[in-house]
Amino acid sequence: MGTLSTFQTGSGYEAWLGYRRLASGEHGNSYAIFNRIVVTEKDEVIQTAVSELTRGLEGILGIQPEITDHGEHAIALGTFGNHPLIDRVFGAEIIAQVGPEGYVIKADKEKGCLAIGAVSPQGVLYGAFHLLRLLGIGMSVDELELVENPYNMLRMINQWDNMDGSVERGYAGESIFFKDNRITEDLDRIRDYARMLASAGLNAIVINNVNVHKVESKLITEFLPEVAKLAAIFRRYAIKLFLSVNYASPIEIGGLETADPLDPGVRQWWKEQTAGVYAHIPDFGGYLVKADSENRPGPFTYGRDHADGSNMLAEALKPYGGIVIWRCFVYNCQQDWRDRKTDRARAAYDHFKPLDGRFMDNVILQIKNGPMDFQVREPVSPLLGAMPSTNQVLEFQIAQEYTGQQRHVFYLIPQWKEILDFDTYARGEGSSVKRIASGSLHGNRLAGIAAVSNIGDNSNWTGHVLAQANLYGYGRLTWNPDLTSETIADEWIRLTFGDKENVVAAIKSILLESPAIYESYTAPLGVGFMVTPHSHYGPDVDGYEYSKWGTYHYADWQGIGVDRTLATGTGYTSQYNAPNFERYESLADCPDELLLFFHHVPYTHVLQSGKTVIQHIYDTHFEGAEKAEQLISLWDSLEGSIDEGLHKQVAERIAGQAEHAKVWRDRINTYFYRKSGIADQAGRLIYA
Ligand code: GCW
Repeated sequence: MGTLSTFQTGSGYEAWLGYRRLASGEHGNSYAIFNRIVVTEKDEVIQTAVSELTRGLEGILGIQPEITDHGEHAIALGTFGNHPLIDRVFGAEIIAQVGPEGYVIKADKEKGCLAIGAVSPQGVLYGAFHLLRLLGIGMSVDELELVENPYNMLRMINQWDNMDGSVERGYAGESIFFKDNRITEDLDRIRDYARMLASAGLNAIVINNVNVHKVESKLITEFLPEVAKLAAIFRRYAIKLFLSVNYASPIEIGGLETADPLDPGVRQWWKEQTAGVYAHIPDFGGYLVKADSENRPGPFTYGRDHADGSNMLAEALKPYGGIVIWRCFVYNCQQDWRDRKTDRARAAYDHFKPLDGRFMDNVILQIKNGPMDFQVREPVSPLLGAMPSTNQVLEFQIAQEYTGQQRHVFYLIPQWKEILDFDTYARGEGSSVKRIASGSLHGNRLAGIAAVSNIGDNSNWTGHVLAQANLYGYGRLTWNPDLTSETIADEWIRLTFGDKENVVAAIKSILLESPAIYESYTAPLGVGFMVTPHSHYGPDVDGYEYSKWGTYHYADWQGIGVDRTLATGTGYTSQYNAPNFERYESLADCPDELLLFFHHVPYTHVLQSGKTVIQHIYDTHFEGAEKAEQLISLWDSLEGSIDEGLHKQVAERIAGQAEHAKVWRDRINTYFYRKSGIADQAGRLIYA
């Protein structure tokens, strides 16, 4: 199929969908039922499920199933009420447990079939992928009986792709969507991406960058016929297409003089454009908007606020069931470092919290997981859960902008799980972020999770093969935030590299330890942003220290950290509910890993770990670089046990990481040695 031929095995192109043949005896499944697929519906998503199953069974079991609309001893696929076999297998009680996107799978010995039933075709597709996943990791499905429903309604990917072909914060090549200011003609590659997303349970995509330049503004006008082709591909995989729009479009492409959201001409303009969008794409998802953020236009220019701006777009989308996703990444990026009152961390909450209750019901606010910007370590954004009358979506970044740019291994799932499990106490104990994201805490009609994609046109999609685990894991976690990081890693490794136990064990340990390793040799104790300005790759401790971006650490000869307490600092801590507020406010109780985010302390301050801050910095940096070095031999031990091409690709990245970890180690250690004049207790080499 398609572009697969141009990317051979070993390239990583097949990702977790390689459907590797299992050696006979690797699983205990009775083959008979896999010889036939009984399907009665013509629906295109169900047909996708059939072709995926066919492809998977061929790969994994070497069977070419017959596709028929009747008979038994088969896999039966379909929606309830439309398939005689499905209706005989599933009773009312079990059907009642299946939600709109869920499914039930049952191996029914009596009726001689394995049935996948769902309310919607989409559920059938997810069920088919679930079955393939189990077969692919060598599980027996003979006794299978399970019901699955997604935890989150909106499970979205945000591409940061520009029409010139570049990808903002892209670390895996150019865009697969755009080239030379046109939409791609390589629709096979788009389809293969849709397969990956759907197989991981995702159901929505924004295909262009939130920074919308003039040319991308025309995606809602002259490019619509091509956009519609992309929408059609995603539709077959039950993925809804969305577009990022330019708030100033009425001026930039509409020839109007204003983009004031209360101006009748502007409102009319958006209504007309939106009608045009739906004429081409009847099931279009809606608009994603970055407004009044990092020099992008927005309602502030006209003395209006975010509610005015988003409601205007919501009104245009409303008749079609479309939604507006409005980002809360709003802060002053023209800050003066001499001004000690302005705190970027406070910004989203300060801007949006007062607007609670003013947004239309088809507006969702999209909130980054932390108050700053996808750092290795940040506290959870206090805005999450703080607006009970407003729909919210949580935003993650799969792209490793600050976490090694897909040259370093950084398995993001554990970090995301920590965030999802964080208790905000927004409605007392048990108000976890996952309940806010899913909408269950405040009973929101629209909710879910979005994340910035990490793919590009590299043959392995993600640059670093191990970064594929983050895309896969994002989908799985968004479907079910209660899956463990280990389970997700285990599945992904088996599907990608095979299931030799030494392979699974080694790669799992690399993935699971990767966040701690990376954190240890980069910015310490939650302070963040010690990176090269603009590229955000590699160490530059003072790179942002006197800049206008508001990202400071205030290191001097005595100490380091940002005082964000209510008592003596910026008061950011007070945006948290009790008892989080008290915990962060107190120097004694603040967790070590976030200490410098909340407090300015002397280098001699003793952490809960018993070490001083300065010794912690030295120790973690020496140990981190050492651990990065050890990854080399661990990975080398897998040579011969996994595909040679994949082995080689990862080996190169891991070697690069080990070298770069030393660069980090030495830059950070030297910087703090020079600032503090305090020697390393262990007397290791620090370049003075
Ligand atoms: O993380 C920062 C990035 C910008 C990005 C911005 C955002 C798309 O450095 O490149 O712009 O966040 O999230 O809007």
